[in-house]
Amino acid sequence: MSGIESLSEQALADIDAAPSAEALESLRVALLGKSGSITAQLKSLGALPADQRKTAGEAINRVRDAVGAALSARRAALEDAELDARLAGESIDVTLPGRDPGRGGIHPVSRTLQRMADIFGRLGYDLADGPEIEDDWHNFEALNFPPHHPARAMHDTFYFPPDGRGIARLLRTHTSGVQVRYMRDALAGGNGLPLRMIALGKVYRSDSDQTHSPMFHQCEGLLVDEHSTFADLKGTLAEFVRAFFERDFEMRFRPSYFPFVEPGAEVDIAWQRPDGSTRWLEVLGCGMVHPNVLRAVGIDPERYTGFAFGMGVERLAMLRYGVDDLRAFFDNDLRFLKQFA
Ligand code: 2NL
Repeated sequence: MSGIESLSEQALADIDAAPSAEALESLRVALLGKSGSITAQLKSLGALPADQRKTAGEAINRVRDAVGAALSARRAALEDAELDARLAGESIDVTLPGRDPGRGGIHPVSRTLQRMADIFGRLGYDLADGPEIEDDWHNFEALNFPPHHPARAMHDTFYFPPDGRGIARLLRTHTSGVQVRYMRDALAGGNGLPLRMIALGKVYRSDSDQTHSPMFHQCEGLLVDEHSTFADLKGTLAEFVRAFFERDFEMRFRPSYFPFVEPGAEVDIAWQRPDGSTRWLEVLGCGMVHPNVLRAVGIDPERYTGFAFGMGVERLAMLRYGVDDLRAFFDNDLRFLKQFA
């Protein structure tokens, strides 16, 4: 019996010092569990002489109740502390400054496409587009490429496996199929003639090095009217070059061959080097629409003439922004792109 008071003191001190719910539970088992020390005291009552049993029993019961109350109080205190810690960890300081998500920019190729659409839009050209997966007729046949003409090989075309109906599908090598459709639609209940339009978009050729990418962008333009001439073409392209580079250049038209035009030409501009010297730089191809192309879409080449031109968007973007490697446009290196933000 003498031990009950010191047992009680020790138990209450241990409970107050219990660092966690688990430690507290171990204490409860050690004190009040089936083989706990207080339980053992109660069991030992039977061995006492009858006259001592009542006082001793009351004393042990008091200790058991006090220990039980202390366990509950400590459990509640530990739970409060745990909740406080969790709330503190979850709290959000709404006064902290936000993270800067960074500012994006329009990709230089997209900017150039927008710029071209804008310049030709102001000249009254309609913007059109069409499928990137084309058939042989729209990409070649209607454009005066004879079936086994070497100009087809020049295009390094990506072909799809032939479908069940024997229709050859390919990734368009130029946007000209868009013009072909536009001319047919203009006649078949569309806006009719005259017409002027541009097509902007991705084109594909099986070619890849420092100056060629298997996918690049093209801008092609077309005008069809009763009396359009090569002089109109020259004036239009001179105005485009001036608006695009915001500078005046000396230009030269060099005879060149494209199956879909006759005559055809390549256009060079007199480019000023930083050291003051000049060199001729090719910027686009053009020509008068070949009569066979007009015939293929149902336009009478005796009554109508047209001019057309085509240019590589990346190539013009390189010149305008002073980029010397085409691949910079496709690497998506942020250090490069950030300069256009
Ligand atoms: C170039 C040259 C060119 C055309 C594209 C064209 C389209 C039709 C009829 C006639 Cl539907 N011509 N387009 C004409 C001449 C040149 O592109 O160097 N492109 C990157």
